[in-house]
Amino acid sequence: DPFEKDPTRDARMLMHTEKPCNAEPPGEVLNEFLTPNELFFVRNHLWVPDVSDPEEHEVTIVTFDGDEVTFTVRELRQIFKEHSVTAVLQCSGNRRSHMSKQGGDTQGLPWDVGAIGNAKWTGVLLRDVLREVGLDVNEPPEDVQHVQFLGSEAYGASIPIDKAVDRRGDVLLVYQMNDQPLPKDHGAPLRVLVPGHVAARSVKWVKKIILSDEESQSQWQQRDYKCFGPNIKNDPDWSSAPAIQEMPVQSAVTAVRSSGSKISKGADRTNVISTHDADSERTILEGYAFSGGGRTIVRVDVSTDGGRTWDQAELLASPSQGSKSWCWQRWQYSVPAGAVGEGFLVKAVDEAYNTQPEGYGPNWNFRGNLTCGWQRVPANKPE
Ligand code: MTE
Ligand code: MO
Repeated sequence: DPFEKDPTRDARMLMHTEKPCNAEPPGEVLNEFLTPNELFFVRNHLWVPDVSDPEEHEVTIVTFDGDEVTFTVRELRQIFKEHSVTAVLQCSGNRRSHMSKQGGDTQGLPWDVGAIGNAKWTGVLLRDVLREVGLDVNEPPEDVQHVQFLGSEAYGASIPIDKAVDRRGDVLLVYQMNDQPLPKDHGAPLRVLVPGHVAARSVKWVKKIILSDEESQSQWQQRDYKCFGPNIKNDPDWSSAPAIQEMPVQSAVTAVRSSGSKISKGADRTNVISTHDADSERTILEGYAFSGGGRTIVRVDVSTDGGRTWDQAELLASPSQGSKSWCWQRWQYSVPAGAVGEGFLVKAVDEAYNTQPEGYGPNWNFRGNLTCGWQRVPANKPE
């Protein structure tokens, strides 16, 4: 059983498949700015590789000339400056179940809103490591177009060289998550973090990094993580679409709760306010908004009447770290009294004024990737 060494998972996780492990937390967990390690979604294609001594784990860099330079995790920590960034990882399948329900069946795991998480990642800059092995990171040679990553279990993917060497790209080789040693499920002892890009490029258990004139030839680069037109039902010309890298704009509702009487009581202790006073009871919506490429979320629009009228949610403070907006934007909306009943709609806008598509049909793709239609939430019950 290759899954023998897989870690035990938190019982609160909603398990889509156990071997390999694919699990997401319940929505409420995502109400916090940082997602706790034990509740961060797990997306494994294969088993969790067994590593006996994390500090002695080796990663080998293969230069374009074919030279190999190997570092242990201990050496990476000794040689390079440590960096921390807060960043979202989002699976291309996040919210796929919404597309399947409202746009038609898709292939893949039926993720709800939880195939996303936000964490503080600590490690060394890939840019620094590539410079150390002799790459001109300010002007990489024409031949070097991609950086390929290979995981210890055989998963592989790549990113364009420009992202890898970007001074403000914050691509890391990570050994800590939320100030704790990187958990097994999330790539211990070493994973790649490619902020702003689809999580499929953030290769876990990384053991080889290859500078190349071509992309990774793995199925995860060449096939699975691509989108095709709504007319393509299967068997596409895989080479006709680019591999997903930066992500589009996204938002979701993670909680619909009643402010109850607590707020009204606290607001005026001298008055005895009935806990059943309907006027003082507010419905509060909470959620996340996120865009790829480090693009900042500038607005979150909420409708309580099926899209006839809109209002803006409050964008909550985000203690983020990093060169660009790699984190999600937590938001909150207090539904005006009397407006509840028709359910809620939410959509986000990023700094490039990209926004989400209204429906799921026009964006439907048979693999159910990059679902980002406006989320429709019946009052008191997320979809
Ligand atoms: N890296 C390896 N080695 N093996 C994998 O199966 N899955 C990828 C990526 N890196 C994967 C991997 C995908 S598709 C996603 S969405 C993220 O890891 C999930 O990261 P997480 O499990 O830490 O949330
Ligand atoms: Mo993924």
